[in-house]
Amino acid sequence: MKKIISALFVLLIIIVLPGCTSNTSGNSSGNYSSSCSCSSNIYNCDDFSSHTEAQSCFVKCGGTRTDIHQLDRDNDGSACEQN
Ligand SMILES: [Ca+2]
Ligand SMILES: [Ca+2]
Repeated sequence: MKKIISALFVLLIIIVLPGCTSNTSGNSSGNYSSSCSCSSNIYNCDDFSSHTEAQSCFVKCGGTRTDIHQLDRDNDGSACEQN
């Protein structure tokens, strides 16, 4: 009888745990990069609140190959490093 209870307990953990972890990771990521548009040169370094935001938009829009927003003028792969 104890074996059945412990087996059910393990089963419960296996079912419940993935649900808990997916809940916590759902709303933590994707703020600026999701709204970053690569259609034309519409952003400058001043439009980003941090280097991380500028960098993620820069990478999303093709990095040094395109740099449509001209966020990396010295072409070293790091956008808006002066900020
Ligand atoms: Ca620009
Ligand atoms: Ca740079």
